[in-house]
Amino acid sequence: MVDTNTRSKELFDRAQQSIPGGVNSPVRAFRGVGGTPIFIEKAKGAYLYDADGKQYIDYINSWGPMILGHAYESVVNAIREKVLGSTSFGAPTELEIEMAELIKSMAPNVDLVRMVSSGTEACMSAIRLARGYTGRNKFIKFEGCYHGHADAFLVKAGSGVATFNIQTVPGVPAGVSGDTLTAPYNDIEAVEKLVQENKGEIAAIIIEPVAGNMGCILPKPGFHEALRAICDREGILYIFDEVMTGFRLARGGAQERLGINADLVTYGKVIGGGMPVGAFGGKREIMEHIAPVGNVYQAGTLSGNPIAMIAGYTMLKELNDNPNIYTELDEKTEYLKKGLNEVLRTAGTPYVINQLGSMISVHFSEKPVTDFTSASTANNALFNKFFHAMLNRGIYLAPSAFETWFLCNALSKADIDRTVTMAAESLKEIL
Ligand code: HOZ
Repeated sequence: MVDTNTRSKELFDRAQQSIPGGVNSPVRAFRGVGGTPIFIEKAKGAYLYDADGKQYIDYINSWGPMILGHAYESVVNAIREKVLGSTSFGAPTELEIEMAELIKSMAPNVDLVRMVSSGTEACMSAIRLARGYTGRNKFIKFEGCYHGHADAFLVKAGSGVATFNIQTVPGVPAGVSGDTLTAPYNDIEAVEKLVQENKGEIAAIIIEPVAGNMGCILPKPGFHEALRAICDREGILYIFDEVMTGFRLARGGAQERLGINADLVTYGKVIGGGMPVGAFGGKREIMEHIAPVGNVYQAGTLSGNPIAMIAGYTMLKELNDNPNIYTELDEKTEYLKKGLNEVLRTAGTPYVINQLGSMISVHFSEKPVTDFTSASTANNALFNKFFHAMLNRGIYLAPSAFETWFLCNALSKADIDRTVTMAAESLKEIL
């Protein structure tokens, strides 16, 4: 295939002169899959356009938030109008109340919600709150789950840390990560053991309810119920990291879709419609430990930023008012899964497709992929070839086997048919 990424290559060379590794977030550098990242110029609906003028069908969707597609008209118009009234005040606004009320009306178990500026901040703050509320220091996370890059979370983390096979992160003091306990995803016995060994010391269990940072990994039936029961028995807070799943898997996110109640929930980029936003929320009794009501300190000048709020509010309102969007997204993703199943079966290579709602991923594996070990022992070298073959054919997948693909509702049946045809061609080329 002729290489037409001339402009992206030039930009990448230039970027490396002034940005570490040429990127502002590691996975997008393509080091996991090899090659040069493509530089994006703009996007509309289901399509990305790169600096060389090539069009791609987008299966990253800004790593989740573009549920309705890029540059969605009502979101763009709302931002355009709002920006004329200034971009930041650092003072309360009515719009923040409307946003909080909307989130509360959509998400279960959220009595109070505090806006922040990223998913990392949301998870970091939720853990601090859980520690402050329970008076305990330790928490449990799952291998391959990623809760942002705050120190305490960079232990057996997924996403970029997994992509680059970073075992220990220099700069994270042992004193900070020492209170982070880890268990394999879907392994309730391992959690039970940790709880017994650290009786009365665990503040929280934090989990991606459907994991999205080691590819897409589904919770086994009964896993969340068992974790919920352990938390109730031991006075541990159950934290759902819904940075990817929130408002994507259902109006009420994974809590609603899986029928599980969390004590605290964290949100990220989705609730800003792609703007830099996060939030954490939960039961009033817990949330009132946050300053200025309580003494668990947490703050941010850009928290509740008006432009981020109007973008997120407009997108969430659209989702809230049109619940059929979730049915359509499910149908589209299942249609994609059916098509991929056919071409992968025909290609004859072992594979696993994990999917729930509009989250889906392909692992080239002979056995079920249910945790980080099974995700990392899959044939990820083959995934990397598949990624490039698809990219060359105008299909933009996440540049790592340790990431989930996200669908947006702007995708048409013809786009999905094209994706499946390109997958068949790609497999023919690489196998
Ligand atoms: N680790 C992020 C997704 N799970 C990647 C974000 C980015 O590079 O933009």
